[in-house]
Amino acid sequence: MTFCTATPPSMSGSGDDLYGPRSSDQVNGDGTCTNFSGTIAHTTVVPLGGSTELYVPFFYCFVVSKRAAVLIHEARHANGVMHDDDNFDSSWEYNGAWRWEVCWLAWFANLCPNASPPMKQAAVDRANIILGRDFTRDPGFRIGPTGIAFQVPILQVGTPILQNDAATNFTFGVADYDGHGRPDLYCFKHQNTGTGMREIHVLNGADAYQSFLDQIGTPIEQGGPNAPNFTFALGDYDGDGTADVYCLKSTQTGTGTLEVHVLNGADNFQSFLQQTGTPISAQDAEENFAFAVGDYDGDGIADLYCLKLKHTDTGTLEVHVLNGADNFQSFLQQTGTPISAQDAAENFAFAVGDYDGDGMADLYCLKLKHTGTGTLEVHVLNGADGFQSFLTQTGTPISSSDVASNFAKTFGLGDWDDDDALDVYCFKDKSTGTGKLEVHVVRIS
Ligand SMILES: [Ca+2]
Ligand SMILES: [Ca+2]
Ligand SMILES: [Ca+2]
Ligand SMILES: [Ca+2]
Ligand SMILES: [Zn+2]
Repeated sequence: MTFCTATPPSMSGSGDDLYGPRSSDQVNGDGTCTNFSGTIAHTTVVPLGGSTELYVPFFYCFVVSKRAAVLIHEARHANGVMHDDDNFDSSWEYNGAWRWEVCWLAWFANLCPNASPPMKQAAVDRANIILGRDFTRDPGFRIGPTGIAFQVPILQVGTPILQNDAATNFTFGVADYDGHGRPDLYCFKHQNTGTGMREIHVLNGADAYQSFLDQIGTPIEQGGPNAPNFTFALGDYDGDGTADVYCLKSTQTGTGTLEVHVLNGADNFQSFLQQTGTPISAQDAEENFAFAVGDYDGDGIADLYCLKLKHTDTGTLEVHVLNGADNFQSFLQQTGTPISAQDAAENFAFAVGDYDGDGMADLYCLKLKHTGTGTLEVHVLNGADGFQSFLTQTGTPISSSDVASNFAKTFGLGDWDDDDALDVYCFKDKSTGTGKLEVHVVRIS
């Protein structure tokens, strides 16, 4: 198993000495080596006579903490544990050579009694490079020089959509479009569209949101000063396994009530599976509610979560769940919650998904401002007890000031890292490093 490159130097015939400078190495005048591309170490595991070989870059390119860490890494290989995904370890839980190396570097950086601050910092830097580069699934944390591990997004990437376009014209949702297992990103373009209609642009999860799986107009006219207001959300209306788009109309409705117009995912959003009024008045919906879609009662049919933030009877955030099974004519649940209405209206955004895997969708309350941790916080209200208790309340790697100023107010849920737990998708559309809409995915469990 090679440590750094797939091509170890020739063992014979070249005239090179494995333990002296090879012709490919660049040995500087001061004795250091700048050729970082060569093999550093190589461990062979056989029942008897296994060995670890160390090459020139090991001796000349690395500071002492890195050299020691390499030996720990190779010791794990000598134990018979090889990388399980080319030169990557699949995950932290795999407990492979990269984890052993990081653990030793973390010990050195934090607890080694005789190391100088620069030596400790070199160990921190090396560990964090490995954490960000050498695991198929990012462990989701980095180490620091004072023993405190900090979280990082498990994905942070620019997309083909310009940030100004995203901030002005789009909202977002997450679902699996093509059945390949990775969550795809639905970008709903509400105005300034090429087709004159509201558009759905689906970014591909399989290539980390670098290409489009679909870009298409819908039968709904684009937004503007005189156009009706729509909120878009994703859920499977007809149980065919394909996500449909719930278009929730709260102004200029024919019925005078909140209307649910469901675009069929199976025919690329060209026809409606349902268009209906509800028991909530359009004015109430427009002024006081936010919306999300998920299966509340576990019957396999997505229900409509109507979240009342203002003018509530209870003085708290209220959850009113309209039943998908009777076309949103009755409520499965109407209740207050432990979050005050004022707090909910001023500081929160919402998403719906099953946090604990009991088959009942839970309410993810995302606190952007005035948080105790100074970060974006995720407070999950339990669907199983009617949203009376929290399944988790946790901070994230995204700062509160950043998320409040620079991120879209819509969030998504999807299992990016394939550990069967939903991750939170956050969409940065201002002050991005890339000038593009960025997807930041954080793990919260
Ligand atoms: Ca469907
Ligand atoms: Ca249901
Ligand atoms: Ca649940
Ligand atoms: Ca996950
Ligand atoms: Zn290795």
